[in-house]
Amino acid sequence: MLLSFYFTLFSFSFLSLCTANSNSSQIENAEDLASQRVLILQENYQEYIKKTLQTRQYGCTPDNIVYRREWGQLSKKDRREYIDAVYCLQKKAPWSSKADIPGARSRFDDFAGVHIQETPFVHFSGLFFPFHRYFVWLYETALREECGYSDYQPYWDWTISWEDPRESTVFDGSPYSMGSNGQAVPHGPTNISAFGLNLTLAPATGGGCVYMGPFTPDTYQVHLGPVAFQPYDGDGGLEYNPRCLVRDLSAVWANNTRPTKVLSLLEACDDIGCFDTELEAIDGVHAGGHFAMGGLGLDAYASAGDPAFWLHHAQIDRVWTIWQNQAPAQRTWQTAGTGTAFNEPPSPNVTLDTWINFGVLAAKEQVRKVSSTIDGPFCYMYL
Ligand SMILES: *[C@@H]1O[C@H](CO)[C@@H](O)[C@H](O)[C@H]1NC(C)=O
Ligand SMILES: *[C@@H]1O[C@H](CO)[C@@H](O)[C@H](O)[C@H]1NC(C)=O
Ligand SMILES: *[C@@H]1O[C@H](CO)[C@@H](O)[C@H](O)[C@H]1NC(C)=O
Ligand SMILES: *[C@@H]1O[C@H](CO)[C@@H](O)[C@H](O)[C@H]1NC(C)=O
Ligand SMILES: *[C@@H]1O[C@H](CO)[C@@H](O)[C@H](O)[C@H]1NC(C)=O
Ligand SMILES: [Cu+2]
Repeated sequence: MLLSFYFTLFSFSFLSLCTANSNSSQIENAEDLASQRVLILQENYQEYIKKTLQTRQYGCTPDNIVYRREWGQLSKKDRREYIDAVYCLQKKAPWSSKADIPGARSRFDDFAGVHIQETPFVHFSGLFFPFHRYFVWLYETALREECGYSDYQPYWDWTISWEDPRESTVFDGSPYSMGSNGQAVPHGPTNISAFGLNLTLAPATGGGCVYMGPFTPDTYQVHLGPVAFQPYDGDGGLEYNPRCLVRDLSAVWANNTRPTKVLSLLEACDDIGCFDTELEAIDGVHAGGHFAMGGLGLDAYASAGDPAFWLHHAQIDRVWTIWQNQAPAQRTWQTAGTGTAFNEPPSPNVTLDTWINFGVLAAKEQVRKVSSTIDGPFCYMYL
């Protein structure tokens, strides 16, 4: 499936290169070549996992490993099943207490609230990858065990829609998407402040409420946050603040998720500290995906209130996984950094023994336990 997709992409742009000798087709061609190269790295990763599971003894075997797929590769029926499971989580009573996350009204809000609580520890820190890997896995598990979802967490491969996220199957506004862009409303820049970083983000193509497909105001309300937007409202983001889901899809930011960007990220670093710094950089793919969504996605704390957050972070986990498995013996068990954003306030170095906090969602886990997707509690692979 994927192979033929990329082959089509490649032959199409090969044709366009022959008919138009413009710079834009040269850029397209570079992107297509990078897509192919990323695909090869992914195939290496898949081969490694298959081989390892055949030759080593884990609880994870070739028979019970599960597969996470790209949103656009899911059938319409499968996409609906996922969307309905998310709606279900948004209707289930929260586990968190009024003292813990006062504004939580659902299990979905438990996840959004824990993200707000943990944000200062799990971004620009040695906990970024391990926290978000387990966080996505807990969400996937809640969808399956509490809402009867039968498949696995899909991801949004931004390199497919880097030229215009509005055309992505994730955001095209069809009943099989994660909802549309926000309504186009004239607005100024958005100022955000988090981890001592202050940014002014230009308005993009939306700015209002999601208006088509799932998660429009009649089917979904955001309850928590904002936290990062300036001027600051001062309540910490955990109070009940019902409002519509805002998006502001941006091709300018999506440009930072283009295939050449992902390829150079995958090839740039041999150590996790370097890889994390590149991936979390303001001009990197993590911010690229969040800022391409815009609206709530700009809020480093409250962004998990957008149901598309989970597809974006599955893709982040996929990219980490592909990177890890290019040199698994060296890269799977590496740690770097500390347990606070930019080490502010200073905290001990993260090691494999460091405990990660998941608030009301689950017991603490050690970094070691979540370092591998096949050796530990996990048994999954990306297609
Ligand atoms: C391509 O880019 C180069 C420099 O980047 C420029 O000199 C040239 O005119 C461009 N060609 C076209 C067809 O746009
Ligand atoms: C946003 O930041 C810009 C530049 O730093 C500043 O000029 C502007 O007043 C800020 N806007 C708000 C609403 O705080
Ligand atoms: C960033 O914004 C915060 C909150 O408005 C403010 O307290 C801080 O002084 C700003 N920092 C810089 C470097 O401008
Ligand atoms: C995307 O980023 C590249 C590299 O920074 C730049 O050359 C290019 O002009 C950008 N494209 C768009 C459409 O912004
Ligand atoms: C923490 O990590 C830094 C950077 O790798 C290193 O220089 C430092 O010695 C480490 N500190 C401790 C207490 O291990
Ligand atoms: Cu996060």
